[in-house]
Amino acid sequence: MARTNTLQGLLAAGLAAAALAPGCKKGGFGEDFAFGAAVAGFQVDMGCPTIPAEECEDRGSDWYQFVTSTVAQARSSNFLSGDPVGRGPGFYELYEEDLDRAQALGLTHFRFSVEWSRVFPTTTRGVEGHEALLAVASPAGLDYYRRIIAALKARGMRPLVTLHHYTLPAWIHDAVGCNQDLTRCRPRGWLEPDIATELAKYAGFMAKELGPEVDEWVTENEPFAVVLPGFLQPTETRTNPPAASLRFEEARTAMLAMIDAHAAMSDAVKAADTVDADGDGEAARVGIVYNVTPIHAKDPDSALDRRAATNIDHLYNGLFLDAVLLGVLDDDLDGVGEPQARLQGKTDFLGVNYYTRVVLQGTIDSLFPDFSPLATFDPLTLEQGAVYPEGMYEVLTRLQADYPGVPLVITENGVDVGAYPETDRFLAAHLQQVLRAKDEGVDVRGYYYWSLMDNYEWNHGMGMRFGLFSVDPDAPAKTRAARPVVEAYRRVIEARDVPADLAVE
Ligand code: IFM
Repeated sequence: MARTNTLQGLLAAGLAAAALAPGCKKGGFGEDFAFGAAVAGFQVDMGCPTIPAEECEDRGSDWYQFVTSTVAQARSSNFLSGDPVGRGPGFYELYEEDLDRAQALGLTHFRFSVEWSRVFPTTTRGVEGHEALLAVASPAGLDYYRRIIAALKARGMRPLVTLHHYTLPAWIHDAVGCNQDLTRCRPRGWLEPDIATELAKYAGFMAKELGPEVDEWVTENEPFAVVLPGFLQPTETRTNPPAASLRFEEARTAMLAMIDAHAAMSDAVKAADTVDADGDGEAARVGIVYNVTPIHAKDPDSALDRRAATNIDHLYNGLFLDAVLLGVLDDDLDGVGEPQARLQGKTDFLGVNYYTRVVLQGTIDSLFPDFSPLATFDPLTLEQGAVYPEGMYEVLTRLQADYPGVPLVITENGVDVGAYPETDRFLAAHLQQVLRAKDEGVDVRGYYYWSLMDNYEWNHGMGMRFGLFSVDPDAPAKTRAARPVVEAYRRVIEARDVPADLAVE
């Protein structure tokens, strides 16, 4: 978080924690709070029961090429499950019935992503102006997104549209080639000099096309989850093409490109979406989604561990958030940022994806001094992945303290049922922490569960299951079934509170 505000933020969080014990709550979510579920195109579209695979699947994305490539699968450091994409939930065909379920549950909002490659399967380089872009856009791709939005409208749900959720078109990223040889491959995705320009072109195009029905936009989902497993450390937990290790210069280039792309996309959306769809006086609100992760010292009494937590918090969270929320850029990763006019005023809200915390031990020297003097941690001691609901409160209160005036929306929170089957408990425990923060004045406006249904979890394929609704990946009809969390969520939405019998002590 912003280094100048960090102490202030921790103090505020500490005082708040003292004022109200974990799990306690007063008041409720209120009438305007958005309750939603989130999905992403690559993860849900594929696996249609009857629509032919070549229409259902978006084969022009880098992720599609990465997970289906036998060459990429064969390289163990890519950590690919090899799960066929046809085992996906087939939302491309089944979206009407999935949205019926979302409506019956009482959801007021739905977050989905447009796949850049589904709209523009061929290059937009050299194509300028809306009419020219329309001429090269896929009519079927555009029609799909219009149909989703119409289906949401018919069910009284509002869309939150993500424009970039990890995937890139193959015409701007040769995922397999770059996985094999990052130096020589072409095109190089986030390392292409014009990627922010092309993304802004696509964002403006979508904003003009869908703007009459959409007011809330997200430019990028979890940019650090592109940089870390893409250029620094792919792991079994998550890999991301090009899945390169310790490529510091490229990681820095990609991170700066993602910061610039957010600003460029925000400007493009604001310029193109001039229609106020929901009648609240604003045509377009543009946010970014970040996986904000509390970083804790393994031994809070160790000065080394505490310093590591502060340093890694900056690299993991603060550096990117300072850039997109304050316009302060630390481009040499030394912990000191400079204000940049070109980055300021681009973000109307922050989407917070909250899953877990990181616990780590410190080292005296930076492990990777060429990358950053702040990498003073021992990666072998790193712990992450635990279910830790208190982190939701910690994240929300710190964000409010460090970035006052930025409205927060929880754009993802959920758990793999294989690792933690009590999803109703998970939901209640996390929502209690949201209420705790909200009751202390944190401006948090909505909560989206990840995910509406089981979906293709990137390198894990269908091997991890995050759905409110389960999907049978091997049943020809891709049969869905409600998990216990569905009834819990329905009752929360109805009560606009966590009912006492659901609350977790
Ligand atoms: O499935 C992902 C999603 O695409 C981004 N946030 C985390 C989820 C669970 O890993």
